[in-house]
Amino acid sequence: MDFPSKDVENEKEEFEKSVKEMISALPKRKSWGILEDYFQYQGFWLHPTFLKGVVSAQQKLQAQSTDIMLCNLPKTGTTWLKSLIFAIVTRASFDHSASPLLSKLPHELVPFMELYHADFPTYRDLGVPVLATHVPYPSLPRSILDSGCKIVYICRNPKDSFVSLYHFNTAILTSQNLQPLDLDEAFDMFCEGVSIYGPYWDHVLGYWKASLAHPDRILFLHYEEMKDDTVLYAKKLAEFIGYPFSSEEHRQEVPEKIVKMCSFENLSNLEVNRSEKRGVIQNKMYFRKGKVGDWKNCLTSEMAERLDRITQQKLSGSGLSIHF
Ligand code: PAP
Repeated sequence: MDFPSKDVENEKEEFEKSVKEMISALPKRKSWGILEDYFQYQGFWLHPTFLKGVVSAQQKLQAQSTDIMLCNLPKTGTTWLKSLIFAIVTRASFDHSASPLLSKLPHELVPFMELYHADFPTYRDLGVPVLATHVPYPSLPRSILDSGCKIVYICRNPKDSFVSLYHFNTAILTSQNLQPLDLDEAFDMFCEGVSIYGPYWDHVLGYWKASLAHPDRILFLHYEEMKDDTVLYAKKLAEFIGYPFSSEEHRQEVPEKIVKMCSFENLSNLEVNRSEKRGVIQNKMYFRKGKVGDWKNCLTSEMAERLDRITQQKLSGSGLSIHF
C-alpha cells in the first residue's frame, strides 16, 4: 500500500491552511441551508467545500486540448448532458445494452471538478476525457482556456432553474429531518443573486459572451431547445466535441438510440437511479420532472413577473434571449 510522502502531506496542509485563510476574508451570506454559508469568490456565491476545489483546480488542473468541459449552473441539465456526452464519447466501447449508464448514476461516470481535488489527471483513465463544473467563466482554471479544449455550456430558464434548485434543497433537508428554507425567502435570495454559484444572470452571461467570442471552443445550449429536438442537438453536440456520427451511424439511428437511453423517462426508471444513494443525496433527487415550464406549479404570477423583469434587464443588449 502506498502512503503519501511527507512532502505531499505538507503541501496538502499548506494548501488547506491558505485556502481557509483566504475564505475567512471573503464576503459571506447565509445559504439556502444544505451546506455551509456562501462565500463570494471572484463575484460568485460558493460553499467553502466547492470553493476549495475551485482554488485547487485553478492551481493544479492541466487540461488537454482533447478534454471536454461541461459547464453550467446547478439544476440546469447537468445529469442529462453528462449522460449524453458520456454515451456519445463511449459509443464505440459499449453496446447499448452494456452501457455503464444503465447501472451507474451519470455523476459517477463524469466527475465534478470541484470535488475532485486530489489527482486531476485520473479523470481520463476511463478513456472519457470529460469533466463537469459549475464554475463561472471568469473562474475557470487557466489551463482550460489555454488548452483550447471544448466547453459545452447548458442554460435553463431562470424560473425552472430556481424551482428545480428549491425542490432539490428541500428534498435533501427534509430527508435529513431539517427545516427547509421558506420558498419566498429562497426566491428573494435568488432574485438578489444569492444562490449557489449565483448570480444566475452573471453566470449565464459570462459563458454567453465567451461563446460569441470563441464559437469554435464554446457551445452554448438551451435546455428548452434540447427538450424540443434532442436528436438534432445530440448530433450538434457530437460534432462539436469531435465525435461526429458517421453516415452509417445515422442510417442505424445511433443518435436516436443514444437520446432514448439518456431520456428522462429511461434514466429515471433505472433501478440505480430509483433506489441508490450517494452520501445524503438519493439518486432519484436528480430526476424530478424534467419538464419545461414546471415553474407554473410553484411560482405566483407576481413572482414570475419579477423574475422575468430582472432577466430582461440583466440580459438587455446581450443578444441572449430566454423566455419560457
Ligand atoms: P445537478 O446540477 O445537481 O447535477 P441537474 O441534473 O442539472 O442537477 O438538474 C436536475 C434537473 O434536470 C431536474 O429538473 P426538475 O427539477 O425541473 O425536474 C431533473 O428532473 C432534470 N433532468 C434529469 N435528467 C434529465 C434528463 N435525462 N432529461 C431532461 N431533464 C433531466
